[in-house]
Parts: sequence; structure tokens; C-alpha cells
Amino acid sequence: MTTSEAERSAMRRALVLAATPGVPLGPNPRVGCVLLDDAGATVAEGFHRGAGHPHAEVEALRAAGDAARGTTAVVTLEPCNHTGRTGPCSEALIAAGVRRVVFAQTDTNPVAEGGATRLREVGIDVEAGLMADEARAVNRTWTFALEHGRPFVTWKFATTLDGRSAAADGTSRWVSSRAARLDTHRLRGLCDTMLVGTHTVEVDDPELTVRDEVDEPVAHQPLRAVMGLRDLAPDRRILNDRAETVHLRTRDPHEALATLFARDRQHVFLEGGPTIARAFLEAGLVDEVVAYVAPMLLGAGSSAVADLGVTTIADALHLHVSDVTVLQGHDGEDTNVRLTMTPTQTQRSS
Ligand code: AOF
Ligand code: ZN
Repeated sequence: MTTSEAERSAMRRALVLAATPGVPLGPNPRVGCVLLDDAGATVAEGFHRGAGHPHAEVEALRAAGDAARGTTAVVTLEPCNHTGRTGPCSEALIAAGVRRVVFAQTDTNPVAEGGATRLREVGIDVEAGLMADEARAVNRTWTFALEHGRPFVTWKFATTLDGRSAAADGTSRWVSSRAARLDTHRLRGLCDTMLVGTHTVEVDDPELTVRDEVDEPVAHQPLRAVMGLRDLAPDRRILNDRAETVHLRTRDPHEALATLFARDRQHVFLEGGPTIARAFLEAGLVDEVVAYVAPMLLGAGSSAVADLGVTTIADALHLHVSDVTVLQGHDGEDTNVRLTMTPTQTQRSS
């Protein structure tokens, strides 16, 4: 059987359902499901509301009740085949008498995979891959973490026009404008982990929480992670009770990410200083770069990244720019520019 126009439009709807706002971030993927009858009309819909809640398919089956029999299930992710926090969707679809399953992204999660095979075993017509790229984009970092066995890393920094992140005396407040800082908080809120080094904790004493326009912490806070061998002074703001904090006693980015991955972390927002930035860049562990550039000159002071050992222009690390956004200054504040980039070449592996 080939994909019908009704199935395509149901998949578009399922993608919208998957991305329903308000679903708490991770560790589970966002999934949407639409059940269609023979005529291509929608019988029921469902989406996943976060870890511990029923999967999208089960939501849709429940909403349909007996009407699920003989329908086509259109799902953004291959139905799971395991009993985890909830039961296997493959069995739920079989029990409900679903006749055909069309899904977008294949689930390579080792604990959940095998749904399509199981469904075919009992004679259900299964089609894979419809709008798979769109589905992968909905769960960009979940997919990345699954496929790479480590979290996706966004390195964020703020600099002056001459690439300085701090003045010669070490002061760094405030390079970026209020609008840029607010924007940073928004991006922090899209990650599940913020990472800095022990040096940053000692020198800058950041709280590392996600705060709103009136500087109040939002309800759901990412994990605060500090890496480095040094002990943290107990009075540091990062140790307050506004969010959870973990101290990773290592200087090795691979090891830090492995520990975070073991804790179900999928997206690290790296906000450390020049040394930690260099360590991640040299290890080839930066997947995305977000730079806020302020119209300011210092002429001296530390750079956003420490010496990468590049002595000639041909050896420069190049980045591909995917977005440029102007953050307009208000009330006499500077206008800042945000650049979103990806490294175009893999750096030497350490
Ligand atoms: C979801 N929602 O709608 C679907 C998922 O932690 P569990 O037991 O709920 O299982 C999570 C895995 O189940 C998840 O990583 C994915 O592989 C599969 N499908 N998960 O959270 C859903 N369909
Ligand atoms: Zn499932």
C-alpha cells in the first residue's frame, strides 16, 4: 500500500501534536499520533505529555475506544516494543485491532526498538520513514544523544567586537546587553544541563539558573553541572537550592559528557570560560556555537577561547553560520548580535 494524501496530512498533524507547547523537556521524545478510518477521516489523536505519561499511541487508542478497530495509526516515531515506564505500544496497537501503521522516525533506542518488526509479525501493514526528517527535527537533541551516545553540546559565549570575554582585570559584567542576557536565559531553558568549570564558579560565582523577564527563576530548572578537580567553596551561588547541581570531578570533556549521558542528559549548554571551551573544541565535542557579540572594544583581556595552537590562517577552525539575529538595544542599551553556528570541520581528537 502506498501513502495516501490523508496519511500525509495526518502526519503533518501528528508532528504538530508532538510539538505541543508545555510538555516538560526530556528525557523522553515528543511524539504525536493520529488514527484514521478507511475514508481517511480522523478518528482520534494523541500526544506524549512527558516521561511517565502514556505514549502518544496509547493516548490516541484511549481516545478512540472501540473505534480504533480497523484504523490506520499515523505516528511520528516507530511504536515502542518494550515495557518501560509504560507498556509496549506495539502490543496496544495489536490489541486494539489497528490495521495499518505509518510512522516517521525509526526508533533506534535499544530498549524500545523492534516495534515495526513485531507489528509486521502479526500481519499489520507497516510503512516507515514518512516525513522522518521533520520528526527527527522535533526531537533534535534526543535523536542526537541516542545516535552518538552522548549529549548534544551547545557552546555559548558573549564577546566584544574584538573577541574578548573579559577585561584585563578579569571583569566581565556586562559584556552583553540585557536583551542578550534574557535571550540566553531562554536558550538555557531549552537545554537540560548547563555546564561550567570550577574556575568560572570561583571567579564569576554564577547562579546558573533560568530566570524570566523580572529575574525570577522559572519552575523547571536544568541541571547545573560543574567540571574540574578543585573543590567548590560552600558559599558559591551555584550550590543554592534553586536547582540541582552536580560536580563532575574531571577535566576530560569525554568523561564529563559520559557521566551526564548516564544521567539521561541530552543537551548541554556549555557556558564555561576559555579553557573549558578549548577543551571541548579540541576534543571535537562542540556541536553548535551561539555567540553574542557586543559593539564594544577592549583591546586587551581574555578571549572567548584559549590558545588553540593555530599559528597560521590556514589552520583556523571554521564555522558555518545558520542564523544571525539582531537583539535591538532599548533605553540606551547596546544592540547585540547573536550568531548561531556549527563547526564545519572535526577538530583533532584528544
Ligand atoms: C515516549 N513517548 O509517545 C513514545 C515513546 O520511558 P518510557 O518507558 O516511557 O519509554 C521511552 C521510550 O519509548 C522512548 O525513548 C522511545 O524510544 C519509545 N517511544 N516514548 O516517551 C511516546 N512513542
Ligand atoms: Zn510506546
